[in-house]
Amino acid sequence: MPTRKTPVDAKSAELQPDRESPADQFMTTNQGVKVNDDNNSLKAGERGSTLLEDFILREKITHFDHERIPERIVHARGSAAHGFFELYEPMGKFTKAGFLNNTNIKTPVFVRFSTVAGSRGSTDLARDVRGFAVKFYTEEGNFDLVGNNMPVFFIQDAMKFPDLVHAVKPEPHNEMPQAASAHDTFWDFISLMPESAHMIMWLMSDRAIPRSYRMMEGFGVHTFRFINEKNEASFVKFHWKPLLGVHSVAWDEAQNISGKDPDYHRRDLWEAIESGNFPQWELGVQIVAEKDEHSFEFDLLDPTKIIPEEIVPVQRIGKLTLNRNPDNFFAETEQVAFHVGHIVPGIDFTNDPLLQGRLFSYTDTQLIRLGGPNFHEIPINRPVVPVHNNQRDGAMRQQINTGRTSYHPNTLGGGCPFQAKMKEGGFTSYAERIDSKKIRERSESFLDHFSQATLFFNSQSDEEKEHIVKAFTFELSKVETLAVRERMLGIIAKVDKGLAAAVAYGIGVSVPKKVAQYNFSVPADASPKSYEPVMKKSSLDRSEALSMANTRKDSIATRKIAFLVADGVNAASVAAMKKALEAAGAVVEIVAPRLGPVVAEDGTEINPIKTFTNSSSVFYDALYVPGGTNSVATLADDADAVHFLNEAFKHCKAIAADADADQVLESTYFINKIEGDDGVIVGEPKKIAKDFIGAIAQHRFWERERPRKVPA
Ligand code: HDE
Repeated sequence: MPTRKTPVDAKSAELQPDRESPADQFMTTNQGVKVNDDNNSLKAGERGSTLLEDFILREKITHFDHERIPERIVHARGSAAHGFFELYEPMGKFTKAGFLNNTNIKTPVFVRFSTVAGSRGSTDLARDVRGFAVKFYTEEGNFDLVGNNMPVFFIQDAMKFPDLVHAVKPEPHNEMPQAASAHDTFWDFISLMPESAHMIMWLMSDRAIPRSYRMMEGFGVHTFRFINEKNEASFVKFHWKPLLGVHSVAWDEAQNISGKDPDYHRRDLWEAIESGNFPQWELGVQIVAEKDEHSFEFDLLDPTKIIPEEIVPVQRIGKLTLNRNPDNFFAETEQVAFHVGHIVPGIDFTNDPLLQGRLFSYTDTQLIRLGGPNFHEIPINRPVVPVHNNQRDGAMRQQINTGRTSYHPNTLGGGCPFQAKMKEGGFTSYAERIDSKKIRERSESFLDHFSQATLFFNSQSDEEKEHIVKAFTFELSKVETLAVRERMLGIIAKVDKGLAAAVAYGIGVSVPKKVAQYNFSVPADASPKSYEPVMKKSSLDRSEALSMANTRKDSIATRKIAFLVADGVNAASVAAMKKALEAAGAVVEIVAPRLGPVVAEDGTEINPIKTFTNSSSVFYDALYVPGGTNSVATLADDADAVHFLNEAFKHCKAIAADADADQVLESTYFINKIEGDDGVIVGEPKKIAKDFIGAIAQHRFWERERPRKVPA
């Protein structure tokens, strides 16, 4: 077990020799020659042609021509941050991994969040799965936990991954639509893949449109193995639980944000870290003894299944904190290379066929993306421990290996580098017993595709269910091929008949009585199995952890609140509410008709940082309208200000107004609909602050949507 204490900034210190700063320096070429003129190319005379001899111009343009590398085939759009992981209690009973045993170590991490389907420049708010990839720079080498914000996956076997990705990406003939699953090829594929039913329920839920990366869960998805010092194995599922709770935005809001600020999640993560509001997650594990492998009603190796938390509780074993933004997006966020196969002693794989396929894919993809086999030498990818082996050469080799030998065994190099025994920390794969035939088949234990999809649906609140109906309706209404819409309804009906009926109504198709062959067709001689889905019922009716309605709602820390003000605002009304909200950890932004100081009633000045036109209610968690006769009259008459309020109400947000600001509310469409609505609060700021804070902590008042109090 390692004894050295890695300083929390060990990775940052390790990166220091690679950092460049132009401060107080001359401009040079890449060869270090000082540049005298960076504005004019070398010409044959004042008005003459440019000379080929101009090595400064050629070097500059050549480098520019090669600035782009291929974007990731999936997860192209992402944002990342540095941080550290701290362990609560030693996990030696289950794993010998050093960073999971020593509570004195702060392990440096680099975490990249991403969407899956869109290109590098696409919107953050697409309806999509989010990647949640964590690189732990441990003292025994790098461990990458390359997870998602949903605990299951679309497919059970890596063989189908290229098909899934081809189906969801923009259609090949016209490269449309960007970063969206609402099109024919995606639903054509999904309607033929009943194994995706569970994942599709997550994708159609609000989990697919998070409020923030900081408010998402993360999951390792596959079942992994822990191995302890005695070489005993147990199964483990990894979870990340955000300390801010799990929250989403409304679909209409997501679409709005996509147009107004496609960088919304990137900006949110960046700004939170810059302002010292460091995002945090707890690492959770579900541990299953090896002997219990077959004691579940699903197969532990099937990546379309969760282990419900009621059956195996999630034990929180440590905390992740993100506290530093990258210095350079390309060098770090773009060039970081994650690999599900980067593991350390104490952690091992299982035979999950999706995981097995991933073990091949991640190195292969870096070879094309980062241009060769030395991507591990890129600063962000280097471990904090030394690397010694006999691998040599290749494009862009950085390390200068000394000595004559690059082979093992050798005598000329004194036999170095040595192999490490297991007790010296050498990695040894878990000796799983295998005795079987080589076959190309799917296990029958993988054929129940619907029981957990139904469990997920049944576990949702009424409002969450309604959102799922709307999401399916939206997506399938964009599908032009009638047969695909119908076939999909057949799948949904297997999850929940009511859900299928509601979607069918919305898309003007009826649920087919019988859907003949759902599954990918198998030639008669390909396999003895039919792969027809098996209908099972989950022994659990509901699982609390699956609904975001049950997330923590006791804090407004880091929530953004807009104060709508104009000249003549009551400065005391602003100050009292601001003080109360900021004391509770929220971030207040003043929004006014124009930039430039707002002159308050008492003559003091307040500086707005946003206007009604350069900002929008969709960027805020709640709104407050302070008093002040002139300010109130201006806002009541300002269509943009009133729109701010109407839209916030529509997106079910908390709204507060000073008792004197009633007139502004009178101008909204919702003034007659707020009776009994706990999310709209009017009164003296000091008296209502507590209720307003309570309302913001609720996140949303989704019940407004039910009696259709909000326009479609
Ligand atoms: Fe990935 N996946 N994946 N994936 N994945 C990639 O690797 C792949 C899967 C995930 O921020 C690629 O470096 C296959 C599941 C994340 O850089 C590629 C299969 C889960 C990221 C690849 C899967 C993930 C990737 C593209 C099925 C959740 C972004 C660029 C067998 C547990 C990492 C790259 C980052 C990225 C292949 C399925 C998560 C092509 C073949 C399941 C978070 O190698």
